[in-house]
Amino acid sequence: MPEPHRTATGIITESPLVLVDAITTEGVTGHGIVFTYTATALRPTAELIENIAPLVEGKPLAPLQISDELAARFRLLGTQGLVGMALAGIDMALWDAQAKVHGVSLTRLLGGEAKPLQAYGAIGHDGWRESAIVAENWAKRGFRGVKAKIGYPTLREDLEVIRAIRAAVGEDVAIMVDYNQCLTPAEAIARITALDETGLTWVEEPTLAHDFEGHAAIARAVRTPIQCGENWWGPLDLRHAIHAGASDFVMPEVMKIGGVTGWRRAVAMAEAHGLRVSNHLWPEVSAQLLATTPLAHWLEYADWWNPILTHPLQIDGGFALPCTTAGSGIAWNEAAVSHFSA
Ligand code: SMN
Ligand code: MG
Repeated sequence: MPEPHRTATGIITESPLVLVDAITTEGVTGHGIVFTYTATALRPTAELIENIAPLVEGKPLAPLQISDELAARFRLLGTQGLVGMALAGIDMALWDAQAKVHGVSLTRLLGGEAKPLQAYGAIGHDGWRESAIVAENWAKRGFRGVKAKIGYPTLREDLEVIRAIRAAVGEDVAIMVDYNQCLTPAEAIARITALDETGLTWVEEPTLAHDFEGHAAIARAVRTPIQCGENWWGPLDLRHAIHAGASDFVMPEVMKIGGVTGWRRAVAMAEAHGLRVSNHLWPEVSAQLLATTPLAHWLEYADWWNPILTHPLQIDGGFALPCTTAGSGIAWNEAAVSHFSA
């Protein structure tokens, strides 16, 4: 990555990606991206995908059916962690192939219509000066929202960062903040109560992602909406979170939630509960999916994977522009892929 991305719970300096190709007998190739977060998981994830491939080979191109068959096949091991990531990469590639076979975008395949989506840009855990500069740059590029990593040693520093960003972008830009799970529920209630005055659009993952009761206690105690979802494994995690009242908005990640298939099932539940839906990373595929998601909220923009794509998501005036070419909007820049391949 050109710039490291700092969070309260770790720094991301590289994007380890497994690129998944599903090739049909007619010669259509579907693509999926698996982001392993850490390079230590890169080779094992790629090997898992290679080992799962024979279970899919020769089957009709039916992504829902294959997703259910593979889930059943891995019932005893479980479909979280690396297995879930591998299955999601295959699912994304199959849906991409399906859309290409039909000559339509993923959005159209799912019955939707391409539309612009409001997007926000990321600000790392870099202190108030740098946070304000980065926020101003996003605003100058036309973005109407920014999300800052906070969770500094003190509440005073969190407040300083938010105030510096507000001063830099003015009243018309939405500000979100992300604690990346670094507080206990009690600490979170104390801090976010103090942040309630600052007009944040949401506070993300204040405590451990799977502490649904903790998040629910926080959501009840503070006025600012709580946002979670990027670490939920599959639609069932989302169901448990919703039942606990853990989150006011949801932001599933197309990989951890189980690919396009998992996303569709998860957002149907979110809609039934009246919850606005944003995404985590995967801007190209997520834009296609958000365009078919009834309560679509914000698109999380990230350009980290642009170097390996021929047509990265385009932004104009703070809105992600619809991509209408066949598929889910992903094509490899082969020269770059060779250059970066591990
Ligand atoms: C995040 C976490 C891990 C990698 C990239 C980004 C972050 C987000 O929590 O919300 O974007
Ligand atoms: Mg986050």
